[in-house]
Amino acid sequence: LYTYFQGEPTWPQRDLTYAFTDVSAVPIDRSVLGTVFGRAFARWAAATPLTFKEVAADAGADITIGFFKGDHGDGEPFDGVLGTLAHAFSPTNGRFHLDAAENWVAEGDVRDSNSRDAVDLESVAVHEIGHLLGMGHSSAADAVMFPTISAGSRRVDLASDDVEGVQRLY
Ligand code: TQI
Ligand code: ZN
Ligand code: ZN
Repeated sequence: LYTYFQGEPTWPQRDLTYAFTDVSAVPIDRSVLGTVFGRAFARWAAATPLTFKEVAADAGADITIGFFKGDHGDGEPFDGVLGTLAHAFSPTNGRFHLDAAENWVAEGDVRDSNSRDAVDLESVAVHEIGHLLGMGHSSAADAVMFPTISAGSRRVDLASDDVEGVQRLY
């Protein structure tokens, strides 16, 4: 079963914007990033009345996406390869940070995708967008909001548990 953050915070508006603000630390093509995150946001948009639109980094987006290494100023330092992969804050903070030290792979990207420390970017994006929208962790093993994922695996389709949870919020 799905959970929410304490106090069930949600976004007051239905149309949300997102921007890539700190992407220089990750060796993924900017257009690949746009495609992967576009797909990840579309999965949540398909289940809700919400819309997501990418805007420029200086446009004051609701959601900001950046890659950082180690201590990056919010009291939740990243830890290098594996361990913590990313974190996102509850509504309406909008900050979504990814650990630049991970071996991020995008679907169709042959680079190192077979190595043991490869992390599928879209899987992590779909999970963190759930947090950005107000979803906590789920006890349903097939949910994208389940708090663990097997190494090297891909989990990008919302389960009925995720859909029911987010539909109660929006
Ligand atoms: N990051 C944790 C996560 O997003 C951070 C976290 C721990 C957290 N407890 C939280 C965030 C409570 C919000 C509320 O869950 S992580 C996975 C998964 C992580 C883990 O790097 O461990 C995914 C990021 F589910 F696969 F284990 C993305 Cl998909
Ligand atoms: Zn952070
Ligand atoms: Zn989580």
